[in-house]
Amino acid sequence: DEVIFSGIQPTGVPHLGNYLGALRQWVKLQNESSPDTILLFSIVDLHAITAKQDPKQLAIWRKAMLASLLAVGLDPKRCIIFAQSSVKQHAELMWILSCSASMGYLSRMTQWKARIIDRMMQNWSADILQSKLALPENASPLQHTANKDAVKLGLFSYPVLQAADILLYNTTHVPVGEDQAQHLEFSRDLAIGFNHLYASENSTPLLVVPQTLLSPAKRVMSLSSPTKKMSKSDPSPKSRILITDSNETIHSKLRMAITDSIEGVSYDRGKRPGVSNLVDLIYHFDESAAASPEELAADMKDLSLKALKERAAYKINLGLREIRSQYGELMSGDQKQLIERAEDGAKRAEEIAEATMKRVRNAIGMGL
Ligand code: AQP
Repeated sequence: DEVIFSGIQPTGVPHLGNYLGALRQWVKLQNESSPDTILLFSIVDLHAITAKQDPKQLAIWRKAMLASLLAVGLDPKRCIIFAQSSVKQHAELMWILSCSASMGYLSRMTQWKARIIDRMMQNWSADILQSKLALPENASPLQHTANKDAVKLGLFSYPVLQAADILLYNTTHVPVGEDQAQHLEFSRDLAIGFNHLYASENSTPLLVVPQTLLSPAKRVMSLSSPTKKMSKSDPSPKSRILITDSNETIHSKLRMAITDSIEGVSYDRGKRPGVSNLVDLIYHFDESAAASPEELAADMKDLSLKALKERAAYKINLGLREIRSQYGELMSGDQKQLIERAEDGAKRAEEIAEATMKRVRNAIGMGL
Protein backbone atom coordinates (compact mmCIF):
# COMPACT_ATOMS: atom_id res chain seq x y z
CA ASP A 1 0.00 0.00 0.00
CA GLU A 2 1.03 3.57 -0.58
CA VAL A 3 2.10 5.73 2.33
CA ILE A 4 2.50 9.48 1.80
CA PHE A 5 4.36 11.58 4.35
CA SER A 6 5.15 15.28 4.47
CA GLY A 7 5.83 17.94 7.10
CA ILE A 8 5.75 21.65 7.82
CA GLN A 9 7.56 23.61 10.52
CA PRO A 10 5.49 25.55 13.07
CA THR A 11 7.54 28.70 12.55
CA GLY A 12 4.57 30.96 11.83
CA VAL A 13 1.13 30.96 10.26
CA PRO A 14 1.44 29.49 6.74
CA HIS A 15 1.81 31.98 3.92
CA LEU A 16 0.88 31.79 0.24
CA GLY A 17 4.15 29.95 -0.53
CA ASN A 18 3.45 27.25 2.01
CA TYR A 19 -0.14 27.06 0.81
CA LEU A 20 0.48 26.86 -2.95
CA GLY A 21 3.77 24.95 -2.67
CA ALA A 22 2.69 22.39 -0.09
CA LEU A 23 -0.65 22.52 1.74
CA ARG A 24 -2.92 22.81 -1.28
CA GLN A 25 -1.00 19.92 -2.80
CA TRP A 26 -1.56 17.82 0.32
CA VAL A 27 -5.29 18.45 0.21
CA LYS A 28 -5.30 17.42 -3.43
CA LEU A 29 -3.45 14.21 -2.59
CA GLN A 30 -5.95 13.54 0.18
CA ASN A 31 -8.88 14.03 -2.14
CA GLU A 32 -7.46 12.10 -5.08
CA SER A 33 -5.65 9.16 -3.49
CA SER A 34 -7.22 5.74 -3.15
CA PRO A 35 -8.89 4.97 0.19
CA ASP A 36 -6.10 2.46 0.99
CA THR A 37 -3.42 5.12 0.85
CA ILE A 38 -2.15 6.16 4.26
CA LEU A 39 -1.49 9.91 4.50
CA LEU A 40 0.60 11.45 7.28
CA PHE A 41 1.17 15.18 7.72
CA SER A 42 3.44 16.26 10.51
CA ILE A 43 3.96 19.56 12.31
CA VAL A 44 7.72 19.23 12.53
CA ASP A 45 8.46 21.15 15.71
CA LEU A 46 11.79 19.40 16.35
CA HIS A 47 13.01 20.92 13.08
CA ALA A 48 11.71 24.36 14.09
CA ILE A 49 14.14 24.55 17.03
CA THR A 50 17.17 24.39 14.74
CA ALA A 51 16.55 28.16 14.69
CA LYS A 52 16.21 30.18 17.87
CA GLN A 53 12.58 30.01 19.05
CA ASP A 54 10.79 31.78 21.82
CA PRO A 55 9.10 28.93 23.75
CA LYS A 56 5.82 30.82 24.29
CA GLN A 57 5.66 31.78 20.64
CA LEU A 58 6.47 28.24 19.52
CA ALA A 59 3.61 26.89 21.66
CA ILE A 60 1.22 29.31 19.94
CA TRP A 61 2.52 28.49 16.47
CA ARG A 62 2.20 24.74 17.00
CA LYS A 63 -1.46 25.25 17.73
CA ALA A 64 -1.88 27.74 14.88
CA MET A 65 -0.32 25.24 12.49
CA LEU A 66 -2.71 22.48 13.53
CA ALA A 67 -5.65 24.87 13.03
CA SER A 68 -4.20 25.90 9.64
CA LEU A 69 -3.86 22.31 8.42
CA LEU A 70 -7.47 21.63 9.33
CA ALA A 71 -8.64 24.97 7.90
CA VAL A 72 -7.10 24.35 4.45
CA GLY A 73 -9.11 21.14 4.25
CA LEU A 74 -7.04 18.28 5.61
CA ASP A 75 -9.50 15.86 7.15
CA PRO A 76 -8.39 13.98 10.30
CA LYS A 77 -10.72 11.14 9.31
CA ARG A 78 -8.71 10.70 6.15
CA CYS A 79 -5.16 11.59 7.22
CA ILE A 80 -2.99 11.40 10.29
CA ILE A 81 -2.08 14.91 11.43
CA PHE A 82 0.36 15.08 14.33
CA ALA A 83 3.18 16.95 16.04
CA GLN A 84 6.58 15.37 15.46
CA SER A 85 7.72 15.86 19.08
CA SER A 86 4.75 13.91 20.42
CA VAL A 87 6.04 10.73 18.71
CA LYS A 88 9.30 10.00 20.53
CA GLN A 89 10.38 7.43 17.96
CA HIS A 90 11.51 10.25 15.62
CA ALA A 91 14.38 11.13 17.96
CA GLU A 92 15.21 7.49 18.57
CA LEU A 93 15.45 6.53 14.90
CA MET A 94 17.36 9.70 14.15
CA TRP A 95 20.07 8.70 16.61
CA ILE A 96 20.33 5.20 15.18
CA LEU A 97 20.50 6.51 11.60
CA SER A 98 23.04 9.16 12.54
CA CYS A 99 25.38 6.37 13.55
CA SER A 100 25.61 5.36 9.92
CA ALA A 101 25.24 8.81 8.25
CA SER A 102 28.36 10.26 6.69
CA MET A 103 29.44 13.78 7.71
CA GLY A 104 30.95 14.30 4.25
CA TYR A 105 27.69 13.45 2.48
CA LEU A 106 25.78 15.81 4.77
CA SER A 107 28.09 18.75 4.20
CA ARG A 108 27.93 18.39 0.43
CA MET A 109 24.17 18.91 0.14
CA THR A 110 23.35 22.26 -1.40
CA GLN A 111 19.92 22.85 0.13
CA TRP A 112 21.37 22.04 3.53
CA LYS A 113 24.11 24.60 2.98
CA ALA A 114 21.57 27.22 2.00
CA ARG A 115 19.57 26.56 5.14
CA ILE A 116 22.64 26.73 7.37
CA ILE A 117 23.53 30.09 5.94
CA ASP A 118 19.92 31.21 6.19
CA ARG A 119 19.65 30.21 9.82
CA MET A 120 22.97 31.81 10.63
CA MET A 121 21.77 35.07 9.18
CA GLN A 122 18.65 34.91 11.34
CA ASN A 123 20.46 34.02 14.54
CA TRP A 124 23.87 35.55 14.46
CA SER A 125 23.66 38.34 11.94
CA ALA A 126 26.59 40.77 11.59
CA ASP A 127 29.82 38.88 12.28
CA ILE A 128 28.59 35.64 10.79
CA LEU A 129 27.35 37.40 7.72
CA GLN A 130 30.89 38.67 7.38
CA SER A 131 32.25 35.12 7.44
CA LYS A 132 29.67 34.00 4.90
CA LEU A 133 30.83 36.71 2.57
CA ALA A 134 34.39 35.51 2.93
CA LEU A 135 33.35 32.03 1.87
CA PRO A 136 34.07 30.78 -1.67
CA GLU A 137 30.89 29.96 -3.60
CA ASN A 138 31.17 26.17 -3.50
CA ALA A 139 32.80 25.77 -0.08
CA SER A 140 31.11 24.11 2.87
CA PRO A 141 29.80 26.68 5.36
CA LEU A 142 31.67 24.68 8.00
CA GLN A 143 35.09 25.43 6.53
CA HIS A 144 35.12 28.71 8.38
CA THR A 145 36.01 28.47 12.08
CA ALA A 146 33.46 31.10 13.14
CA ASN A 147 30.76 29.10 11.39
CA LYS A 148 31.82 25.88 13.08
CA ASP A 149 31.14 27.50 16.43
CA ALA A 150 27.90 29.09 15.30
CA VAL A 151 26.36 26.08 13.58
CA LYS A 152 24.77 23.84 16.16
CA LEU A 153 24.84 20.07 15.92
CA GLY A 154 21.04 19.89 15.46
CA LEU A 155 21.20 22.18 12.46
CA PHE A 156 24.08 20.22 10.99
CA SER A 157 22.24 16.92 11.28
CA TYR A 158 18.68 17.97 10.46
CA PRO A 159 18.60 15.96 7.21
CA VAL A 160 19.08 12.82 9.34
CA LEU A 161 16.03 13.76 11.40
CA GLN A 162 14.19 14.32 8.15
CA ALA A 163 15.18 10.82 7.04
CA ALA A 164 13.90 9.40 10.34
CA ASP A 165 10.60 11.29 9.90
CA ILE A 166 10.08 9.65 6.53
CA LEU A 167 11.41 6.15 7.24
CA LEU A 168 9.45 5.64 10.48
CA TYR A 169 6.18 5.34 8.59
CA ASN A 170 7.18 2.96 5.77
CA THR A 171 6.65 5.94 3.51
CA THR A 172 6.50 5.09 -0.18
CA HIS A 173 6.00 8.63 -1.53
CA VAL A 174 7.17 12.02 -0.29
CA PRO A 175 5.71 15.08 -2.01
CA VAL A 176 8.52 17.63 -2.20
CA GLY A 177 9.65 20.59 -4.24
CA GLU A 178 12.74 20.38 -6.42
CA ASP A 179 14.89 21.97 -3.69
CA GLN A 180 14.25 19.08 -1.33
CA ALA A 181 14.98 16.32 -3.83
CA GLN A 182 18.57 15.99 -2.64
CA HIS A 183 17.46 15.37 0.94
CA LEU A 184 15.14 12.68 -0.18
CA GLU A 185 18.00 11.03 -2.02
CA PHE A 186 19.90 11.14 1.27
CA SER A 187 16.99 9.43 3.07
CA ARG A 188 16.89 6.77 0.37
CA ASP A 189 20.62 6.15 0.65
CA LEU A 190 20.39 5.92 4.44
CA ALA A 191 17.57 3.38 4.17
CA ILE A 192 19.40 1.30 1.55
CA GLY A 193 22.61 1.37 3.61
CA PHE A 194 20.79 0.46 6.79
CA ASN A 195 18.92 -2.42 5.13
CA HIS A 196 22.20 -3.65 3.71
CA LEU A 197 23.87 -3.59 7.13
CA TYR A 198 21.09 -5.12 9.19
CA ALA A 199 18.32 -6.81 7.22
CA SER A 200 18.36 -10.56 7.40
CA GLU A 201 17.83 -12.24 4.07
CA ASN A 202 14.28 -13.53 4.25
CA SER A 203 12.74 -10.86 6.46
CA THR A 204 10.44 -8.16 5.16
CA PRO A 205 12.41 -5.03 4.24
CA LEU A 206 13.60 -3.33 7.38
CA LEU A 207 13.16 0.21 6.12
CA VAL A 208 11.05 1.04 3.09
CA VAL A 209 12.96 3.06 0.50
CA PRO A 210 10.79 6.09 -0.36
CA GLN A 211 10.18 7.65 -3.74
CA THR A 212 10.03 11.34 -4.58
CA LEU A 213 6.70 12.76 -5.64
CA LEU A 214 7.94 15.93 -7.29
CA SER A 215 5.41 18.71 -6.83
CA PRO A 216 5.04 21.04 -9.80
CA ALA A 217 7.33 24.00 -9.06
CA LYS A 218 5.35 26.79 -7.46
CA ARG A 219 7.85 29.12 -5.95
CA VAL A 220 6.06 32.08 -4.49
CA MET A 221 8.32 35.08 -4.09
CA SER A 222 8.50 37.69 -1.34
CA LEU A 223 6.33 40.76 -1.92
CA SER A 224 9.04 43.09 -0.69
CA SER A 225 12.05 41.53 -2.43
CA PRO A 226 10.70 39.40 -5.26
CA THR A 227 13.98 37.66 -6.04
CA LYS A 228 13.76 35.89 -2.64
CA LYS A 229 11.20 33.24 -1.78
CA MET A 230 8.31 34.15 0.47
CA SER A 231 9.22 32.86 3.93
CA LYS A 232 7.67 32.58 7.40
CA SER A 233 10.81 33.84 9.07
CA ASP A 234 11.41 36.92 6.88
CA PRO A 235 11.58 39.77 9.42
CA SER A 236 9.20 41.88 7.33
CA PRO A 237 5.52 40.88 7.74
CA LYS A 238 4.57 42.76 4.57
CA SER A 239 6.81 40.41 2.55
CA ARG A 240 4.22 37.65 2.88
CA ILE A 241 0.48 37.10 2.85
CA LEU A 242 -0.73 34.72 5.51
CA ILE A 243 -3.57 32.35 4.79
CA THR A 244 -5.37 34.05 7.69
CA ASP A 245 -4.90 37.67 6.57
CA SER A 246 -8.05 39.80 6.34
CA ASN A 247 -9.27 41.26 3.07
CA GLU A 248 -7.96 44.70 4.13
CA THR A 249 -4.53 43.30 5.04
CA ILE A 250 -4.27 41.43 1.73
CA HIS A 251 -5.09 44.61 -0.18
CA SER A 252 -2.70 46.76 1.79
CA LYS A 253 0.22 44.27 1.51
CA LEU A 254 -0.34 44.03 -2.22
CA ARG A 255 -0.51 47.79 -2.64
CA MET A 256 2.95 47.93 -1.06
CA ALA A 257 4.33 45.02 -3.12
CA ILE A 258 7.53 45.85 -5.00
CA THR A 259 7.11 45.73 -8.78
CA ASP A 260 8.99 47.85 -11.34
CA SER A 261 8.58 50.99 -13.41
CA ILE A 262 7.82 49.34 -16.75
CA GLU A 263 4.36 50.13 -18.06
CA GLY A 264 1.74 47.40 -18.47
CA VAL A 265 1.84 43.71 -17.60
CA SER A 266 4.13 41.07 -19.06
CA TYR A 267 5.55 37.78 -17.78
CA ASP A 268 9.29 37.37 -17.32
CA ARG A 269 10.44 35.99 -13.98
CA GLY A 270 14.02 37.06 -14.62
CA LYS A 271 13.44 40.64 -15.81
CA ARG A 272 10.18 41.43 -14.01
CA PRO A 273 10.19 39.26 -10.87
CA GLY A 274 7.69 41.35 -8.91
CA VAL A 275 5.11 41.61 -11.69
CA SER A 276 5.54 37.95 -12.69
CA ASN A 277 5.02 36.88 -9.06
CA LEU A 278 1.68 38.71 -9.01
CA VAL A 279 0.66 37.16 -12.32
CA ASP A 280 1.60 33.73 -10.92
CA LEU A 281 -0.51 34.34 -7.83
CA ILE A 282 -3.56 35.34 -9.86
CA TYR A 283 -3.03 32.30 -12.07
CA HIS A 284 -2.69 29.86 -9.14
CA PHE A 285 -5.84 31.19 -7.51
CA ASP A 286 -7.82 31.05 -10.74
CA GLU A 287 -6.33 28.33 -12.92
CA SER A 288 -9.39 28.19 -15.16
CA ALA A 289 -8.85 31.80 -16.33
CA ALA A 290 -5.91 30.99 -18.63
CA ALA A 291 -3.79 28.06 -19.80
CA SER A 292 -0.57 29.44 -18.34
CA PRO A 293 0.78 32.49 -16.48
CA GLU A 294 2.25 33.71 -19.80
CA GLU A 295 -1.17 33.61 -21.44
CA LEU A 296 -2.76 35.30 -18.44
CA ALA A 297 -0.15 38.08 -18.56
CA ALA A 298 -0.89 38.59 -22.27
CA ASP A 299 -4.61 38.90 -21.46
CA MET A 300 -3.80 41.57 -18.87
CA LYS A 301 -1.11 43.40 -20.87
CA ASP A 302 -2.88 46.77 -20.82
CA LEU A 303 -3.60 46.80 -17.10
CA SER A 304 -1.76 49.31 -14.94
CA LEU A 305 0.37 47.81 -12.17
CA LYS A 306 -2.02 49.36 -9.66
CA ALA A 307 -4.90 47.49 -11.29
CA LEU A 308 -2.82 44.29 -11.40
CA LYS A 309 -2.28 44.53 -7.65
CA GLU A 310 -5.99 45.15 -7.12
CA ARG A 311 -6.85 42.09 -9.18
CA ALA A 312 -4.33 39.93 -7.33
CA ALA A 313 -5.71 41.08 -3.97
CA TYR A 314 -9.26 40.34 -5.11
CA LYS A 315 -8.45 36.80 -6.33
CA ILE A 316 -6.30 35.93 -3.32
CA ASN A 317 -8.98 37.12 -0.91
CA LEU A 318 -11.56 35.04 -2.73
CA GLY A 319 -9.33 31.97 -2.48
CA LEU A 320 -8.56 32.45 1.20
CA ARG A 321 -11.96 33.54 2.49
CA GLU A 322 -13.19 30.11 3.47
CA ILE A 323 -9.85 29.05 4.98
CA ARG A 324 -9.72 32.23 7.06
CA SER A 325 -13.16 31.68 8.48
CA GLN A 326 -12.46 28.00 9.28
CA TYR A 327 -9.24 29.00 10.99
CA GLY A 328 -11.03 31.66 13.04
CA GLU A 329 -13.61 29.15 14.20
CA LEU A 330 -11.00 26.57 15.17
CA MET A 331 -8.85 29.02 17.10
CA SER A 332 -11.72 30.67 18.95
CA GLY A 333 -13.90 27.58 19.40
CA ASP A 334 -13.67 24.75 21.91
CA GLN A 335 -9.94 24.21 22.48
CA LYS A 336 -10.62 20.73 23.83
CA GLN A 337 -11.48 19.67 20.32
CA LEU A 338 -8.13 20.84 18.93
CA ILE A 339 -6.24 19.09 21.73
CA GLU A 340 -8.17 15.88 21.13
CA ARG A 341 -7.37 16.04 17.42
CA ALA A 342 -3.68 16.47 18.20
CA GLU A 343 -3.67 13.58 20.66
CA ASP A 344 -5.57 11.32 18.34
CA GLY A 345 -3.15 12.04 15.46
CA ALA A 346 -0.14 11.38 17.68
CA LYS A 347 -1.59 8.07 18.86
CA ARG A 348 -2.21 6.84 15.34
CA ALA A 349 1.23 7.94 14.15
CA GLU A 350 2.92 6.34 17.13
CA GLU A 351 1.35 2.96 16.42
CA ILE A 352 3.00 2.82 12.99
CA ALA A 353 6.26 4.31 14.27
CA GLU A 354 6.53 1.83 17.12
CA ALA A 355 6.05 -1.14 14.77
CA THR A 356 8.95 0.13 12.65
CA MET A 357 11.10 0.72 15.73
CA LYS A 358 10.46 -2.83 16.99
CA ARG A 359 11.88 -4.13 13.69
CA VAL A 360 14.81 -1.73 13.85
CA ARG A 361 15.62 -2.48 17.52
CA ASN A 362 15.49 -6.21 16.88
CA ALA A 363 17.73 -5.88 13.84
CA ILE A 364 20.45 -3.95 15.65
CA GLY A 365 20.43 -6.19 18.71
CA MET A 366 18.32 -4.05 20.99
CA GLY A 367 15.11 -6.07 20.91
CA LEU A 368 13.77 -7.48 24.15
N1 AQP B 1 7.92 30.66 -1.09
C1 AQP B 1 7.56 29.40 -1.24
N2 AQP B 1 7.04 28.97 -2.41
C2 AQP B 1 6.62 27.69 -2.56
N3 AQP B 1 6.69 26.77 -1.59
C3 AQP B 1 7.19 27.14 -0.40
N4 AQP B 1 7.39 26.47 0.78
C4 AQP B 1 7.94 27.31 1.67
N5 AQP B 1 8.10 28.52 1.13
C5 AQP B 1 7.66 28.46 -0.16
C6 AQP B 1 7.03 25.08 1.01
O1 AQP B 1 6.32 24.99 2.25
C7 AQP B 1 6.57 23.73 2.86
C8 AQP B 1 6.80 23.85 4.33
O2 AQP B 1 7.96 24.54 4.59
P1 AQP B 1 8.65 24.50 6.01
O3 AQP B 1 7.82 25.15 7.02
O4 AQP B 1 9.08 23.13 6.37
O5 AQP B 1 9.99 25.33 5.81
P2 AQP B 1 10.48 26.26 4.67
O6 AQP B 1 10.48 25.59 3.36
O7 AQP B 1 11.78 26.82 5.14
O8 AQP B 1 9.36 27.40 4.66
P3 AQP B 1 9.41 28.87 5.21
O9 AQP B 1 8.05 29.43 5.14
O10 AQP B 1 10.50 29.65 4.53
O11 AQP B 1 9.77 28.67 6.74
P4 AQP B 1 11.01 29.14 7.60
O12 AQP B 1 11.02 30.63 7.45
O13 AQP B 1 10.71 28.70 8.99
O14 AQP B 1 12.24 28.50 7.04
C9 AQP B 1 7.73 23.10 2.09
O15 AQP B 1 7.20 22.05 1.29
C10 AQP B 1 8.27 24.21 1.24
O16 AQP B 1 8.80 23.75 0.00
